[in-house]
Amino acid sequence: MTLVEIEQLLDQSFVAAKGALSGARNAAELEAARVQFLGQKGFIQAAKKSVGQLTVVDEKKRAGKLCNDRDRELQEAYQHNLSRIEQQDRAAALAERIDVTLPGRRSRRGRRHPLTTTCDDILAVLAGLGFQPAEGPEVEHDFYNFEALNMPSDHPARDMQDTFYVDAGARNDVVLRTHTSPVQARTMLASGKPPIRVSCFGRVYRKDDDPTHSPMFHQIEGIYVDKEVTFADLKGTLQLFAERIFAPGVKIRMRPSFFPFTEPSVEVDVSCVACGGIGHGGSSAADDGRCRICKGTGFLEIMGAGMVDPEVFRACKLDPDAVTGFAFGIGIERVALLRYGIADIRLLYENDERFLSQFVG
Ligand code: FA5
Repeated sequence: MTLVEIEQLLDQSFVAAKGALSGARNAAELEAARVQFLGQKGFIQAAKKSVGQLTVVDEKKRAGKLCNDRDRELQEAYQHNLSRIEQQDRAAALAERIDVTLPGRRSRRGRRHPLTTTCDDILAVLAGLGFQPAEGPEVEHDFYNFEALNMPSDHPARDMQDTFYVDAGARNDVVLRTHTSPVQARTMLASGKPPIRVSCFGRVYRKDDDPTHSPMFHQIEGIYVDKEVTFADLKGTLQLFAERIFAPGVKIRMRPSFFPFTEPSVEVDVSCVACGGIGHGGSSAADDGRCRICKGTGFLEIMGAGMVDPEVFRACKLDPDAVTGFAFGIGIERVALLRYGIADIRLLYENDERFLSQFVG
């Protein structure tokens, strides 16, 4: 082909090619146009081959440039239409998937765990009675967990709480705290000056595992130290606490007990809210008629308490002749079992949505 023929070919076919590439309405039409005009047998390739046969250098340059310009312009038209068609296809696919007549999906709202609610409520009641929040470590020294609480290393009372020891190299005096009472000792040692009135919430650990005992559970400790604090103050505080947490008129029962760090000591039971303290019948009754929550006794133990032992005051650098005080340790899980009528403590840790969704909080 001569230069003139090449130019004619490029001009004539260009208009048709651009129309086809820009006007294709779908992917199939566009692909057909691409093969026809830009493929190996298309006019651009034919023109390029002819350019190679031209002998005059100037003519070769001119024809070569024209070929490249036409080629680029058509490639651009192709790409532009390709993007448009792809976008159009995506939108069509999406439109097919969205069915605006379908009912909406309800989004589930999170709610507080019954243990969190119970704990927050107890701390709020104690705060109302003047107890300031305090904290202590879960990995505790033997000294605070036992020694300062009147339990030297050979004291048999250490066996009351089966302890997890922490592997701390050469030291064998580090434990996972078995109760929140070490915070009593820490607070008295740190403050040194009554009046002291604190509450401490936290996890505690024991080698226990059954429907009412968990190896990890939560306690809230309360301690009040001042001049002339009496057992009557302890009783009044706990009665008020029980009425605010459970229901007005709920009964508390104090049974003589023993803790090395309090004297006298008591275990405190609350009348069962599920069976009204009768021990049987009603919705909480098991197959044998006995209440599943209190096991037919009408009461559930929720805490240990007592008057701070003079030995503890001495270990904490306070004068037992000048001050007195009371302390109590509440089992949060037990309070939650009683409050919500839950028969097995392990349900509280399973994170089963069907169980947890029953609690509004
Ligand atoms: C104590 O832990 C004492 N530190 C409480 C105390 C504090 C007494 C201050 C005097 C003065 P006790 O071992 O009884 O006491 O535990 C207290 C409460 O924790 C129990 O009444 C019970 O409600 C709860 N509890 C005990 N063991 C478990 C367990 N394994 N799982 C769930 N709750 C438990």
